[in-house]
Amino acid sequence: IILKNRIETALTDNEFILHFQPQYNLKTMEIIGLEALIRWNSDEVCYRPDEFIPFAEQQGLIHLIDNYVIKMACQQIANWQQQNIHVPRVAINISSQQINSKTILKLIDNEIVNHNLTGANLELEITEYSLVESLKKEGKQDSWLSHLHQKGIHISIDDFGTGYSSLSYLQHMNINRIKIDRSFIEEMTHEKDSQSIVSSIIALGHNVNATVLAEGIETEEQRRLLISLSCDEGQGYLMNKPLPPEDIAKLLTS
Ligand code: G
Ligand code: G
Ligand code: G
Ligand code: MN
Ligand code: NA
Repeated sequence: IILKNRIETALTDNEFILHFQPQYNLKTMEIIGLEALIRWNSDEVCYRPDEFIPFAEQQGLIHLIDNYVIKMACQQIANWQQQNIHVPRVAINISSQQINSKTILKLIDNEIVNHNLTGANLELEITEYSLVESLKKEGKQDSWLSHLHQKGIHISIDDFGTGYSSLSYLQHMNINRIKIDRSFIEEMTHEKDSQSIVSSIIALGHNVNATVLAEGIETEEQRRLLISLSCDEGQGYLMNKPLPPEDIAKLLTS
């Protein structure tokens, strides 16, 4: 209950900030995207997102956080663009409870207009689990998905490989990117099974015309193996950890 109040005051006092983790083309090492990741910037509180995000979901506060992150991300893109920085597509994590919310679609539309952006500036990261749950509810001709597509906003599936055993849903929708969960990348170089899973996910992604990104790349050995398995893209501490906006500006202009 105390944490619930603290999250509410943190939202009104602007204690949340965004860091951005660069995403790379694994062969050229060109930056192809940025993932926005929330941080609680306070001297007194030191909760990490993997603690307060699940809590906010339980307490019915996640829509407030998601709305806040969308606004901050769009504002930051506009701010970089005003500095004449060429900004790659920015990926925003959307919680499972929010993906078929009409309010969030309206908010995204408004923020795009207010900041002179286009759909090409944005990508939404949705976990495999929440995507499938939403399809069960709304059916395969999912209206929120087609709305985003029309706007040119990309969709990526986060934490891929951990959510579901049935993959048939992938045929029915336009997914732009699949992000292989970092647990597989971690185990891949010493476990043959994990390497097989990674290579199957890459083939599957390419079959449905999605690009495939590996999460949590920490070693050069992992990067080389992923290239040999035809993985397109990657993010992880080997290249860069999530960075504050000033550092991203330097990185994009260097
Ligand atoms: O950044 P970090 O690795 O600490 O994030 C931990 C978890 O919190 C990840 O699963 C990530 O998806 C989630 N997360 C981070 N930032 C956001 C955000 O802005 N919105 C939502 N809904 N989840 C986030
Ligand atoms: O669940 P999601 O993929 O959104 O989580 C992203 C989280 O992964 C972020 O909190 C980020 O800090 C973390 N992360 C990013 N790169 C790496 C990495 O190379 N290794 C590990 N262990 N975590 C990473
Ligand atoms: O610096 P930051 O607060 O974003 O780091 C978040 C977590 O990621 C911390 O637990 C930190 O130890 C870890 N971390 C940061 N950089 C690296 C890195 O280059 N490699 C690994 N393995 N962990 C890192
Ligand atoms: Mn993510
Ligand atoms: Na992930």
